Amino acid sequence: MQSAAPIDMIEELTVAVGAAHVLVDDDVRAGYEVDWTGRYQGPCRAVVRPDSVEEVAAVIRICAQHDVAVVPQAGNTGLVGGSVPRPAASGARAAIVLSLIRLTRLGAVDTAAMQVTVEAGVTFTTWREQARHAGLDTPVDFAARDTATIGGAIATNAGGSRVLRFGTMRQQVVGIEAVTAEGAIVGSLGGLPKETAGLHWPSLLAGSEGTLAVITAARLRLVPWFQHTTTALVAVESVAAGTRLLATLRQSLTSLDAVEVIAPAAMRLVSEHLGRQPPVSSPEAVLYVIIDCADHGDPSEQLLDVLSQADGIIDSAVTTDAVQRERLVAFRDRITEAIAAASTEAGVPTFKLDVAVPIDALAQLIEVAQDAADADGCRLIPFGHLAEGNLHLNHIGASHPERIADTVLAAVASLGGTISAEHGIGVAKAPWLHLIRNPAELAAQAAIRAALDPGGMLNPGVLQP
Ligand code: 2HG
Ligand code: ZN
Repeated sequence: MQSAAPIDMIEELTVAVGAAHVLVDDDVRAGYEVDWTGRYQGPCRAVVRPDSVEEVAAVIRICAQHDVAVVPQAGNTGLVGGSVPRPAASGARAAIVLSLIRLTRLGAVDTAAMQVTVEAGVTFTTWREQARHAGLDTPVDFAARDTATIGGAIATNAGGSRVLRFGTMRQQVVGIEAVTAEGAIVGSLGGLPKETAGLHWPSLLAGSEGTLAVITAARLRLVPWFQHTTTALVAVESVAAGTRLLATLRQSLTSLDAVEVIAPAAMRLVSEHLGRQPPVSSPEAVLYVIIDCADHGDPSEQLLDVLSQADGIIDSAVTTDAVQRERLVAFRDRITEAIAAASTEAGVPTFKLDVAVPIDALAQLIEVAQDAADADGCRLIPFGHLAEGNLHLNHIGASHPERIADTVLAAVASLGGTISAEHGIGVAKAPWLHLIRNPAELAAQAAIRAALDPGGMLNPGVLQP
């Protein structure tokens, strides 16, 4: 049960971070208490915005003394309810939102090591601008780049479009700094590529969703900046044709940077939203594939060569022109926004399932998902990342989301897939975690959590079946 805030806790927090950064007014807190989709929300006693790792540690120690939970948040672009407080009706204990949004310091880029240190509240766009200023680039990129922050992306092991080339967020973290539930500062930002000295904090914390410690900064890997990018939009006649194309692209092109997938329903929705037709559009298309090749020289010829020989392609458009590319990429990057607009119209928040299956099971997954959506009577908008078999199954106007999840997530598990590919488990998927983690694995996870956070104060309810 929630009760009125003990005044001394707010006073102590005010001493720790300054009155301007302990937000207690209802209307100011409101924006921090609800997630981006409007599906997940819960109240907090205060939003606390520390400015340094020491202040984060002080805030956590104060919360521990008052037995108040800590929900870390920064960009609040998460899609599984992990960055907002739990609902009051769930009987959750009182919480604060620990906003890392003021931790925006950037270190100098080390071009020889190809690394940089950034604080948790730095956005992906800022990180990329900084890397490019030094002639390098960031290995991870996704549509929410302007708002999503480094801390959250590590905590959820975010993926995005470049995973096939550089891996997920986990692979980019060569050093980390974080604060534990007892207010201790742990980790190192040294960034040594080789070190075998027991426990590796970056590995432990990537994907831990704010439950083991609060990430405050990271030492991140950078990659070469390939200034020539060629983008193709391809309509294919079957899912199998799409996966054959993927295999050929991977075998033939060292410049391959992204292979994204858009179902016709998603293409229709985003076209309506943008108010224009894509350069390739066919009633026979079963999938649209967007391919990026990036290199130090123009990779167009090799890409065109592969496309001219691939079978099952209905139509394609290829461009290197920056303006044309941007217009084309919008058909992929702005689907989430188009879904949000359609959901506002439908009057129900979107029900999102981020799943992945082995690539040869994709056709089966699409079939199961469509059947489940049809049974519910909602509109299914699938799109995602072809190379990882990762589909974002968005349901607009779903009446029984839990039933859809029961059916689709069980099918995903039986196909050898995962119930979360890149958004995390949060609270959204927690009831289904047992489908992909056995009791021994869940017990081990709980034991590690209890060892680091015996009071269970860090992001309670998240990652917990
Ligand atoms: C993307 O790939 C993100 O654009 C968001 O993972 C997916 O809105 C979604 O479901
Ligand atoms: Zn995605």
